[in-house]
Amino acid sequence: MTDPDPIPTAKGTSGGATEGTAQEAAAGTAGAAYRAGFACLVGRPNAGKSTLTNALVGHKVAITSAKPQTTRHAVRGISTTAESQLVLVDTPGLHRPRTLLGERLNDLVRETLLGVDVVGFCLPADQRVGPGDQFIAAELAELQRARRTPVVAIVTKTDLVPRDRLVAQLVAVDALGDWTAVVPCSATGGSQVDDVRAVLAGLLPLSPPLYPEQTHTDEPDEVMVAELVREAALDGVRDELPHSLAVVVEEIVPREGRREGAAPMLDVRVSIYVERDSQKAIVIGKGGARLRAVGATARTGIEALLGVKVFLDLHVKVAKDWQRDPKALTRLGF
Ligand SMILES: Nc1nc2c(ncn2[C@@H]2O[C@H](COP(=O)(O)OP(=O)(O)OP(=O)(O)O)[C@@H](O)[C@H]2O)c(=O)[nH]1
Ligand SMILES: [Mg+2]
Repeated sequence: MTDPDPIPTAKGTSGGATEGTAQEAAAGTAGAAYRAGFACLVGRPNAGKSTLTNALVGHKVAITSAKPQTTRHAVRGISTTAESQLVLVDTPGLHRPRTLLGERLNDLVRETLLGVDVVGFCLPADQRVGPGDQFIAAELAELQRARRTPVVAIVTKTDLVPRDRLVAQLVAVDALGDWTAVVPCSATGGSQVDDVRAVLAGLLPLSPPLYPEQTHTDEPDEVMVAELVREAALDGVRDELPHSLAVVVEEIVPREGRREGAAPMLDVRVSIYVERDSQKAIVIGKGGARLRAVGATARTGIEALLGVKVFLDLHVKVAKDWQRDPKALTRLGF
């Protein structure tokens, strides 16, 4: 998943890799016509941005779920070919905020938009264009005016509608703004994902690659681990609980006292935060059954990510109303 030898300087910055490393990478791939740069995927919550990011990258770099507001930070996925390197920045869904967390997530999207070369505006094929989309279209029009950033409208989830409805949706989306292109695709069906990539990559500046060829993401392992636990915990919870979940990796350390010659193992200690005691009981489940199931699912993903066996130690804690508490938000990394 993550590159075994990620570029430390690229982590958490928006500028990409160091020059030396980029040049090394460029030696293998780049010619004078090579394109590389950043594309931001925006859209309403649940529009299919993270699923499309994963499909474009060809690896799972972002967690996805049927619940709105799954993504909570700008996730970078990297897709490299012989002609171009497309760095996709998957963002939280833009929405009318109801909490301080929601406001901070919207701010993050707006900040991300200012730093990219091209924008992909995702609209699901199975939902009418509505006020939420119009709100985003207006923000993008402003970006196009102020920064001349090209915007490609991407009609997602085309597998969910018959052809005539898709055509009607393409027409409605086209009328919503001044898009450089309108491209339909299905990320889960694998249909026209290559077309989306080609259109976005074609709008990037001429540049050597910014990351080594084999890199799929610059997310630190701790972030990926926390996200995998949150994805597992999201599955099967309802109502407000998905929004109330936050996950923090406390430590990842080699397991002590392993027998000589035994395969290495990591101790991964993770806290799952909820907002109320009643939610804590739900996450843990009867006799701890739910938490065990979450742990088993997450562990499989974490072992695949880190490439070693892990002992996953999950603790559920209450941080009262953290979504509205500035101090708690900062502690949780927002
Ligand atoms: N049928 C179908 N479902 C899809 C497709 N793409 C995404 N989905 C589903 O739509 C839901 C939301 O997908 P996500 O990728 O998490 O959406 P998102 O836009 O990242 O959502 P937020 O992070 O909450 O803003 C999930 O249940 C996905 O499986 C698609 O091409 N076809
Ligand atoms: Mg998402």
